[in-house]
Amino acid sequence: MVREIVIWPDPVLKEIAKPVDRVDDSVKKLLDDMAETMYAADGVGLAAPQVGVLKRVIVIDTSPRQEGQTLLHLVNPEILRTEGVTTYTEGCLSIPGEAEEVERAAKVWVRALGRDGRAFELECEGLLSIAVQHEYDHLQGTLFVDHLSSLKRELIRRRMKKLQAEQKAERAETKAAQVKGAKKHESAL
Ligand code: GNR
Ligand code: NI
Repeated sequence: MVREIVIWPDPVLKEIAKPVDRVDDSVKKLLDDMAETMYAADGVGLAAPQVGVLKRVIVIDTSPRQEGQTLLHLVNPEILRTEGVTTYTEGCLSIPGEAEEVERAAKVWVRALGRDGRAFELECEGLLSIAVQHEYDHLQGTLFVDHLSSLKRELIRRRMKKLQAEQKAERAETKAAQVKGAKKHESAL
C-alpha cells in the first residue's frame, strides 16, 4: 500500500523517531509500504517519519529503476564510524522541487536490523553513503534544509507553504466535486 508522504514543515518531521522493539508483522508491513511508496515517488530512500510514523525504520534503493535487487531495509540503524567529507546535491520527497548542495561524510559504516530481524553491518560510499546519512537524519528530526543557511532554508519554507496551500485548495475542490456528484446520484434515485 502506497502511503501519503508528509511535506515539510509538518511538525512530525521535527520529532525524534523511537527504536523498534522487534521486527514483527506490523514493522514488516511498514517496510513493505515504505518501499512501495518510495518506488511510486521515484525516490532513492524513505524514512518512516515521512509517512507519519515515528519509528526508526528506513528503506533505501540507490540502484537504477527496475533492478529492485538492491532494496535495503534498515531498522534501528546506528552509524558506527564516518570518514572523509563530500558534497552532493540533495533533494527530499518531503521537500518536493527543491535541491541544494549538502556536505556529508564520504563514507559511513552502519549497523542495523534487516527485515528478518537479524543484525547486519554495511560499509557505504557514494550515493548510498549520502542516502544513509539523509535517512538517518530524518530519524533525528533533521532535514537537508537544516544543513543550509537560514536564508536559503526560509526561502524554501516559504515556497513549501505556498505549495501546501495550493494542494489543500486542490483537495477541497476535488472533495466538493465528489459531494456534488454524490448528491446528483442521490436525487436521481
Ligand atoms: O529521493 C531522494 N533522492 C535523494 C537525492 C540526493 C540525496 C538524498 C536523496 S533522498 C531522497 C528521498 C528522501 O527524501 N528520503 O528521505
Ligand atoms: Ni528526505
